[in-house]
Amino acid sequence: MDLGLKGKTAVVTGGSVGIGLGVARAFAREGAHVILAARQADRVQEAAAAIAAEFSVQAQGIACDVATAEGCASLIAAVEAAGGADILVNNAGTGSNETILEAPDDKWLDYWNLHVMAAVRLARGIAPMMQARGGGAILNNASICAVQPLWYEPIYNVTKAALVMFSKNLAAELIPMNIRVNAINPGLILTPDWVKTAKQLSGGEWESYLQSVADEHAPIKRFGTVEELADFFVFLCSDRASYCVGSTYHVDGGMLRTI
Ligand code: NDP
Ligand code: SOE
Repeated sequence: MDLGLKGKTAVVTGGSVGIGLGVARAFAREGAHVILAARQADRVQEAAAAIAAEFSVQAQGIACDVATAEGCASLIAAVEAAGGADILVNNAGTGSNETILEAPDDKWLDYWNLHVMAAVRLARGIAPMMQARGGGAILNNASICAVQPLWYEPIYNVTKAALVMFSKNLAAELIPMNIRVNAINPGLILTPDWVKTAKQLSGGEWESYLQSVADEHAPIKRFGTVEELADFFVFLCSDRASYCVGSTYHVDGGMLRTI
């Protein structure tokens, strides 16, 4: 299937590792140019250089913190300098671990800024550039936890749920400009972040710890790979998904326990 993405430009936040890197690589495989954003400069620039070399597309890594207004402004400026973009994937994010009674206000606000305000600010800056190019696609990476919480991370659950509702509202506002907005709720996807967590929590037996997590939560009884998820992202951002607007799609090995 030709996705028609050759020569398009895709911005991927959190593009230096894990899901974001897999999504950026999948765009590049289709011939799209990519702009990756992450805080650690070396890692994001090396990821971009590797993509450019492997797929013969333009790729640049922008070091910025998308949880801040300044970080979003610098990414928006870089996108403008590159001539605009057709696709924005808001992927930067991370899990949490707290109780509601003990977590301070600042922690709530930090996660709100990372999971919600980054998507608000980047849409405000980049959607007009998409409109000038005739349209585009915005895809927000939320989580199954937006609808089916894991109880140790209430701040994560609440802010990801807000991101899903934001996506629905943004979709209605932008579709007159031929910009399609959707969200994805992944389940358990094996990324370096999960391996790190498993090593911390398991006392050495990290692989069997991960298997126990998969056995408990996912009927398919395994983690998904970044590649299994990334192709779905790329499809949704292509014209092949032209009637997909304002929806949230689960890619979760059966983890969602409702219809
Ligand atoms: P990783 O921790 O492996 O990667 C996170 C990426 O985001 C890195 O590139 C990181 O780079 C970047 N990042 C983090 N904070 C910021 C910030 N403030 N500004 C800019 N970049 C930032 O995470 P995953 O790949 O596992 O997860 C990616 C997304 O997918 C997250 O939003 C997560 O909530 C969601 N998700 C993941 C699931 C999973 O099972 N893995 C399941 C459901 C959802 P740097 O540190 O250099 O900034
Ligand atoms: C607009 O340029 C566009 O082609 C969108 O209509 C698509 O959905 C996507 O391919 C991004 O760009």
